[in-house]
Amino acid sequence: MERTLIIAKPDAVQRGLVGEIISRFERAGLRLVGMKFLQITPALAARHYAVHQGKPFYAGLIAYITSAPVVVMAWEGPGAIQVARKLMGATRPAEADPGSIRGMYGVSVGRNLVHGSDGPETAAFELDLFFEPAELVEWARAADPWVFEDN
Ligand code: IDP
Ligand code: MG
Repeated sequence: MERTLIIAKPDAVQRGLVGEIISRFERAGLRLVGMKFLQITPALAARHYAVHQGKPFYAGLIAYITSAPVVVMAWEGPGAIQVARKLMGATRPAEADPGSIRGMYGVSVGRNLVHGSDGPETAAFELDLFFEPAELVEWARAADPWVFEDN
């Protein structure tokens, strides 16, 4: 079982696509274990995107992610990190599969609607950044045996 941090970014909130984005993860069968609505501060953005510091798009990225509220979620399931990345699509909407979130709803890399952790270490770091341990809910879903093979 794996957990991943997903963010419906400011453009998703402003465009009213939060429900669509949640639906993708929900219908795929991942299990929601945490969710909150907040506006990311510059300090939190700097920690979350520390790996991108110094890159040409960094200033624009921080301005974008702090520009309006976001919905931050924790989803879990077998291989949840890769499953979520696949549902999101490639970073650049032009390269994202047309059925993916970014492929279906995006056109610009700097307005690509959704964030998802890119590996187990990143997921652990990002989940810790956005959630207190008690905010992540351990629960059994009635459909789990029909979604998770080794439930
Ligand atoms: P990811 O979100 O698919 O993991 P990263 O390479 O980690 O992609 O980049 C983080 C975020 O930074 C992207 O989702 C996108 O919003 C933004 N970004 C990445 N590359 C560019 C760029 O070349 N121009 C503008 N924004 C970019
Ligand atoms: Mg990334």
